[in-house]
Amino acid sequence: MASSCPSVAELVAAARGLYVQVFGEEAPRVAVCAPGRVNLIGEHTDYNQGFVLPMALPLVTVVVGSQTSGQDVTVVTATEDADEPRRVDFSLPSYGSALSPGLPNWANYVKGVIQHYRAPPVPGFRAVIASSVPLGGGLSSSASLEVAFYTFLQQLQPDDGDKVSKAVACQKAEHTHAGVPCGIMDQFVSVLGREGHALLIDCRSLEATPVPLADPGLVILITNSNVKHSLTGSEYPMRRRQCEEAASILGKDSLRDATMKDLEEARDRLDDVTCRRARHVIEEIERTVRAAEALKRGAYKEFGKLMVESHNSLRDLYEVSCRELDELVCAAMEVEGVFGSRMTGGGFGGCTVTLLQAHAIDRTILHIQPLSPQHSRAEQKDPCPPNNNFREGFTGFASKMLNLN
Ligand code: GAF
Repeated sequence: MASSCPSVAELVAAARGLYVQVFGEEAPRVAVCAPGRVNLIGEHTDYNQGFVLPMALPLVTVVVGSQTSGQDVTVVTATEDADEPRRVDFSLPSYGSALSPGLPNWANYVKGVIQHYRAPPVPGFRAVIASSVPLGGGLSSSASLEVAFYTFLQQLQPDDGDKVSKAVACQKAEHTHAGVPCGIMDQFVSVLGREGHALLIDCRSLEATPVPLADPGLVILITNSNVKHSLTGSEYPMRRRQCEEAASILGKDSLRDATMKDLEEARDRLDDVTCRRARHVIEEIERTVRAAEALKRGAYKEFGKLMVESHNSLRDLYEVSCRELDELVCAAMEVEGVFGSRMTGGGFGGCTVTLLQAHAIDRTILHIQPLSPQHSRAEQKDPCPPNNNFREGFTGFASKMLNLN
């Protein structure tokens, strides 16, 4: 795992220290964590009911805290982009306007999760958040916060829902409180990720097949372009609308049900942009299924080729890449021993993911590094530097309760 990123134990220790400092009381009674993710392939397919292939990361959001006797909630966070810890206070008399989205933005994730928690009403609590998932880096910092918070609430007041409904509740929080009409991928893998595996998720049936990913000869390199992305802008919702429009013109419930033949036959009823968006989704769903099969067979070259096709499609047809991501992918592909590389996550910045032979890792990093020196200097507070090498134990795990003793 990337040596420069704090371990879960270090994050918990930092969060505990802050808790005692801010609240002047004994150590918190509960600690939980939930991972960020990297998506290997299957981009912008989840809200089209297609397939995705993410894996949980050893980068996590930790929440520590304790229940209080009243209805007051105080949450403190000490993450990257602020010098001082930030704090939000509200009370939960009747689940009224206290939970409406507002400022500060980061607190909306907490409010959203309380709003959609499946065993209301939740009691008052004090909590501290700490995270090693870079904010706006396309590694799912928001889903890891939502899922960590949901897991925290489960320790205060257990719910009787299953894991999938937990992921769905967290996805709803993102919709209503962060304003992002996201699919289910990020929350799903944060709840159900499995160590040593990627998950092939069918976003229609919500069934997942673990795909082993523990070959010691293989490395997954995540490279942060340090171009901050924000999915709350108009681009992500617009892509989703374009897909829904395409599906409706094709007479399908979703693009999952459409084929390239359907698209060609409907060509004169679709404008050019909508047609390109639909083509990306239809082909990406198919690519993802083939890629998962290739990974199972250890056919890494084939997998890598599909990764590059995915990137090119996201760049040219879906138009969610950016110059920095394209350059990082091109540079990675110049190195011998690299199987494939692509942007990962929603796009418009964030990270690339590269699959390569373990022995090629140092020369790959050396080759990529000069591309983003100004970004890395400008972002020194980022817990993860531009190049993160998940060489050992590179997959994460599902959200879980941690032992505080
Ligand atoms: C973001 C969203 F949150 C996901 O649901 C998914 O659509 C992804 O972008 C693109 O594949 O991470």
